[in-house]
Amino acid sequence: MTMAMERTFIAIKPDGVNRALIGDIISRFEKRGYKLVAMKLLKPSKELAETHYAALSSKPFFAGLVEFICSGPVCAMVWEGTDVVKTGRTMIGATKPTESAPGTIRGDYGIDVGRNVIHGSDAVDTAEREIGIWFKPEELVEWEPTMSTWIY
Ligand code: RTP
Repeated sequence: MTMAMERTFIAIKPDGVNRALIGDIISRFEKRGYKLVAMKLLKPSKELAETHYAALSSKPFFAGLVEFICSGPVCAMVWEGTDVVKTGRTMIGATKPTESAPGTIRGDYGIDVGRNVIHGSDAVDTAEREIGIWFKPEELVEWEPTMSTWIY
């Protein structure tokens, strides 16, 4: 079995923030064993959203998608750990609500494809690109979790 230590870009979309799901979603990634290396809350500019979703620019839902992503706060994060890109997508669940399994984030919280709570990078190279769009290098925090002497 090959395992890859990698980073992924995760964004809680405005519907997820409005529904107070930030804590639950962070908790799922923490409990799974992943490490948070960057996080911020922002209302994305149209330019940022269009750049992020550039690959979907020819889709009929593109304008609505961009408008929605810019409509409110987004909680942007970078998570690190073994195979986090693929495992993150598994935790998020399928894009279509009829296919997202219970137990996944979308399977637990969403019934509308256009209000599906969360985004996660779909590949390692996409993750690198997305992290570069949303974060400056100095916003990524390098740290090693320690079993410190003050936790018993
Ligand atoms: P995401 O990029 O947000 O993680 O979603 P995804 O990979 O699971 O799905 P993708 O095909 O990349 O679509 C991006 C987002 O566009 C919205 N969408 N709306 N109205 C529609 O038919 C439709 N189809 C897709 C969804 O919010 C999806 O997450």
